Amino acid sequence: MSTTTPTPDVAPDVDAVVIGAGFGGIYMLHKLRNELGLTVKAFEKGGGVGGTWYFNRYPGAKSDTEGFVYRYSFDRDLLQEWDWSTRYLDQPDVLAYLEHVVERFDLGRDITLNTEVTAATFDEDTALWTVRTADGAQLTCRYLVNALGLLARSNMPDIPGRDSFAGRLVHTNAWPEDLDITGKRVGVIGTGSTGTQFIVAAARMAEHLTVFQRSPQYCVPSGNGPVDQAEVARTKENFDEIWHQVRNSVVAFGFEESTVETMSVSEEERRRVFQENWDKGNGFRFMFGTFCDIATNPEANAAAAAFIRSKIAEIVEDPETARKLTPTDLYAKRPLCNEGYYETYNRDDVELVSIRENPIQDITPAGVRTADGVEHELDVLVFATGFDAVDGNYRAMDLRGRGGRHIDEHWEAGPTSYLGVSKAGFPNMFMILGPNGPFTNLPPSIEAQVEWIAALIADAERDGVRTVEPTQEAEDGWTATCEEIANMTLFPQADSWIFGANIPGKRNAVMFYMAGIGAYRGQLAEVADAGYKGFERQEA
Ligand code: FAD
Ligand code: NA7
Repeated sequence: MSTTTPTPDVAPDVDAVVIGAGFGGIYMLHKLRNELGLTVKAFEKGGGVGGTWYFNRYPGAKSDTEGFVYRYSFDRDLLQEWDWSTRYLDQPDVLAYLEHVVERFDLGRDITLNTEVTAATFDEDTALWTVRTADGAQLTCRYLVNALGLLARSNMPDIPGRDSFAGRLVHTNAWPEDLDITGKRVGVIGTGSTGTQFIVAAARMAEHLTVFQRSPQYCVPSGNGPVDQAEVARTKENFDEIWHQVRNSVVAFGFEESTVETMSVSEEERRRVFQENWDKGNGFRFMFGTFCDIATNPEANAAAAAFIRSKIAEIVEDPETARKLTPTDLYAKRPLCNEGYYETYNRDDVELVSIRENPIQDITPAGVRTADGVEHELDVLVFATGFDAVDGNYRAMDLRGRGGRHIDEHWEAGPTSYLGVSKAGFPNMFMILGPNGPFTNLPPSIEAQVEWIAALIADAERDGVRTVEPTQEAEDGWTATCEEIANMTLFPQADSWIFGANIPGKRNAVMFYMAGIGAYRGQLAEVADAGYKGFERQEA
């Protein structure tokens, strides 16, 4: 029931609550507590900090952004002091780094682990958020920051017989510490970024590996390997320029994006450029560093795809396996890279089952039965089936803004935001990597968002503002901008998590701002410089 006379504002338990303790939540807590001097509590569902890097402990888990830019840049000393020895960071390295950051900035005392936030509701009378946790506790705050992760809610397909499997059945995003696949018969469903990483590592450990592949993938080498300390020292000397370039680039991966159109050069030159970048490695470099239009021009896309297909034919010895591994669709999912992905299928102990041609009928106590009647016997079955990306963790909470309206009611046609960080009808609430944020190497985008949110809150605090929230009009404008940009690319034409196509029944929607981090930071700056254009403030 609504009241006509608002009750007087009451003091909150804390100034701000941060949900999630991955890259986003950790930095947000530091900003709000250590720099703005607010009282802050952070809640984390997991038993440790690190988010993605706490949960994804599967063999082969690593970044596919090169390590020198898969980190924070906000603290010069941290940047100088934290070393690396391989081109990409293995999961334990990223986790150790994030644990170090938490310790370095004394953040642990305000992070409550093993605590899922089940509800967050805004009270219009007091202008406070009430945050409830799974243990039945609750507390109030003025600002709520969701750092829930965009690839953090596991997609566990409901395959018939799933719960009957007598061996270990695990999702890569919940890899148990005690699970060792050495010498076991292992099956894996899924060949995305995670699946391909797992397959390469698992093939070396398992007695036998069966890969259940729905879609063949375009995968380029990662170019991983040791990095010597002289290179680390050189990179550290150049960090100012490197981060300047990253912040003003498109994908923020630490290389210059190409400005050359694919079809503007001869076929011979095209092949030379593709080969050069194949040799250097990295999926984003292959898609954005070779030519400027692979993600936008069908002819350019076809040329890149044909090059990768020619590599599969060269690498994979068995023609039938090569055929199954060869994609024929657009090259327009998040680009993959790996260390010897296609080569792995030349091993005698690795078997590829195309479940597009020979679907999984059911999971049995002994393994996976396919439509041809074969029962693939397994000790361990791994679901590398990805995530209910971007909005999955938002919808999992009872999240309610003005008028008690649930986030699902707002997002019936798909998740939306203003600038990827705020939502109309949800006053004093912010999101890190919320819907329609940038599609990039993520730590630099997380930093841009955290710093922008902190500046907005500092401004609101200085002016004694009661509530600040975007207008519906501003949000609609941002949604239209993101749709327009996405439709200029080929990405919407490929089925992937980027548009929610991987989850049965999930409505396809644009979920990213695809104009790059430089343009995105420009938009954030423009809005702030114009006195937070698109936001409404209610004075205290
Ligand atoms: P997360 O790290 O996902 O943290 C979110 C946290 O919120 C989680 O710990 C979760 O438990 C917690 N949480 C969610 N809901 C609740 C709740 N209701 N209550 C309490 N806690 C909650 N990105 C790149 O840019 N480059 C890469 O190379 C790269 N590699 C990746 C590899 C893997 C295997 C995966 C899965 C992702 C990868 N990513 C990569 C994306 C990666 O998620 C981001 O780079 C980054 O780690 C996101 O940080 P975050 O803090 O936003 O989210
Ligand atoms: P992805 O990229 O969504 O890949 C998931 C894989 O699982 C992909 O090959 C899917 O096939 C497959 N999948 C999903 N559902 C099913 C069902 N029901 N049956 C069979 N196969 C299925 O997730 P990742 O974890 O690999 O990567 C996500 C991001 O995390 C990545 O970009 C990195 O940033 C880290 P499909 O291709 O849909 O046919």
